[in-house]
Order: sequence, then structure tokens, then C-alpha cells
Amino acid sequence: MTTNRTFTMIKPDAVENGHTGAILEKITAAGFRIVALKKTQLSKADAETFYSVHNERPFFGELVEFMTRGPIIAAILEKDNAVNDFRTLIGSTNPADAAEGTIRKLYATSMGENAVHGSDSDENAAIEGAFHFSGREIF
Ligand code: 3AN
Repeated sequence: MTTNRTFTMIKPDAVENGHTGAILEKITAAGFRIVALKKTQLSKADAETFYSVHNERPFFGELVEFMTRGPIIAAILEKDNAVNDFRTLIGSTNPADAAEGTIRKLYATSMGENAVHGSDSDENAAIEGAFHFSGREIF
């Protein structure tokens, strides 16, 4: 089990707005090691699969449309207590509620366009990392 790893995406809004470098800098400055990294674009099927847990929610269509509209940065990150520490670093889902200094407070514009994804459990971190990366892309 890779309980010291989490998975993140820098979402299309933050990539479009030129925040990729600043967000990666905050991530590494907070002590996360990047073990896998790529720029890619989700297809509609990819986004529907990735967010299938939300497929009954009223915002599902909007979420899929947003997540496919431009490239993302996908990464696997390693650190002690990675899942929880990364959720703390990114802040609340709604940037209006996010703590000062968090990535969402700094770079997110709304609940839907909230700049970054962070896995919510070790189990989902492993599933989400495997969705985006093959074994030979992880170091
Ligand atoms: P988090 O990303 O903080 O774990 P989730 O898992 O509840 O939040 O939601 C997944 C994604 O769905 C969010 N990152 C956000 O982009 C989108 N989302 C969640 N709630 C809403 C909402 N009420 N309206 C629009 N988009 C939402």
C-alpha cells in the first residue's frame, strides 16, 4: 500500500490562467515529492469515469464540461500523511471558505472552477494515480 501518496490535478482554470508553476512551487515547498507528473487533456469519457462517484449530482455535466475544456497537470505526490496534508494545503472545495494561504484561496475562482484536485482517501489516491500513470511513469 502506498499510504504516503496522494494524487492531484491542476485543473483547466488554473492551467489557463498561468498558475501551473506557482502551484507546483507551493506543492514542493510544502514538502511533497513529485513522483509522477504530466500535462494531458481529459476526454469526456475520462472525466465521466474519474468523477463517476458524482454522476447523480446536479453539477455533474458542468463538472465534466469544465474538466475537459483544456489541459490539466496530473501528478502523484509523496509525503508522510500525504492525503490529509495535501487537502489542508489546497483548502476547502469552495474557495470562499478556504483558509488564507491555501492553493484554492490563492488561485480558485469558484466552487466549480477550484484550481486543484486532491484525493480524499489513500484508496482513491491509488485508484486515481493508476488511472493517469503507468508503472514506468512513476519514480
Ligand atoms: P473536493 O474536490 O474538494 O474533494 P468534491 O469531491 O466534493 O470536492 O467535488 C469534486 C469536484 O466537483 C470539485 N472539485 C468541484 O470542481 C466540483 N463541485 C463540487 N461541488 C460543486 C458544486 N456545488 N457546484 C459545482 N461544482 C462542484
